[in-house]
Amino acid sequence: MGHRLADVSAPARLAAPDEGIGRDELALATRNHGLPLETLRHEVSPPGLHYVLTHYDIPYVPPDTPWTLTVGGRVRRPLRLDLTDLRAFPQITTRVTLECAGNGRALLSPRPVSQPWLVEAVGTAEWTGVPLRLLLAEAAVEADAVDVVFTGADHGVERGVEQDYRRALPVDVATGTDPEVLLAVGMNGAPLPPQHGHPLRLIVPGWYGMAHVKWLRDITVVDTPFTGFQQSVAYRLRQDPQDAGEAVTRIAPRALMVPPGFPDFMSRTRVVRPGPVVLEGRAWSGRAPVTRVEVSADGGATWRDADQEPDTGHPWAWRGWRHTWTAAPGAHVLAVRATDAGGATQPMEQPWNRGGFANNLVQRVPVLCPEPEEGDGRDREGGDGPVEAESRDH
Ligand SMILES: Nc1nc2c(c(=O)[nH]1)N[C@H]1C(S)=C(S)[C@@H](COP(=O)(O)O)O[C@H]1N2
Ligand SMILES: [Mo]
Repeated sequence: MGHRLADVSAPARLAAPDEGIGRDELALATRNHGLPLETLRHEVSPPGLHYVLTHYDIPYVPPDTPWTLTVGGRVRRPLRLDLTDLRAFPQITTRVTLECAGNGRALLSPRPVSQPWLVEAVGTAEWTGVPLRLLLAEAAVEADAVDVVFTGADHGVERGVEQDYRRALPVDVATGTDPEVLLAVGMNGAPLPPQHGHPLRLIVPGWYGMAHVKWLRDITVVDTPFTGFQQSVAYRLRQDPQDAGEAVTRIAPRALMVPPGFPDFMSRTRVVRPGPVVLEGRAWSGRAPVTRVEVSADGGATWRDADQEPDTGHPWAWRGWRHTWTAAPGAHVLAVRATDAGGATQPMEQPWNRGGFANNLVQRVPVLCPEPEEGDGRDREGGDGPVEAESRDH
């Protein structure tokens, strides 16, 4: 190992055609966890099940540590607030589905080497906090403002660039009401947990995860477009490394299925009994309401409409869907796809870019429906014979 940052922090790269998941990707995957897909049954993800993505370290902020948020730059009244000052502003609670822009990355070919998400980088929470626009009104944003830059307390090095985690929103988004951007202090009725940004984070309903800056300590209004690493190097849709690329912003439509039946421990292939099987899951889009969810039981050759749950008045959160499928013995590939009111839908072929961002390829769920005499209950209710030691070895 050399003695420069670049020696420990290599440029972004694609995996070779048959390259397996590396130790570096495994290390990321053990820190950053996804939502176990069976917990899609919960309308609001219970604590600890919501996905987590943290680029560097989770800052240690013991209870009652003073926390200061500064608001400066192109404002007439710079602010310096602690959490008590922040609580003096009106608070609202919004149910928001968050999804990492890299969701689906590990399924791409070639695979961008980074956090190797399959499809589970999603979660829904009730976030409580102060509308950002109220704070910015108090600070009085100057007329020449272009971007609002948010800085987290976490620090690291990425692709050779040492940095605080920092992202910007256009000033019209930061001061707008659709979506209502939040400075959140609460998650599901409790203070933010450490991994989700304790004690203060940004919530930008409808936008991919990278915009929701955790451990927020500073807001700076600037009069030129922000060009920090997480804005102009990372989170761009590009085919070639030298492309300027397009910014990643709002969440593309996606539907996921609660994997039906029961899983094989290692392959996670699902096993279902013959007969009616209720397929259910949730669908969302950060751009427009989901208007159609379709299910396929033949890998996407034919589709049936699923029933969507009634609208419960949470425009930024996923909505449930269900469909009854009659399983016949054999191997099947289930699939589900969402379409939103803007006409955006999910592709059957991978939408590839170098970062693997905003990938909303349809989910495919291989299912085995065994012939009736096989796998129909052995060891299910106490079992009918000794389980071999080997099958318990985990
Ligand atoms: N300060 C800071 N904020 C951050 C990140 C980070 O690494 N540091 N990761 C971002 C990314 S890429 C995602 S997907 C979301 C994940 O939010 P969660 O861990 O609360 O689900 O946080 C975003 N906010
Ligand atoms: Mo992310």
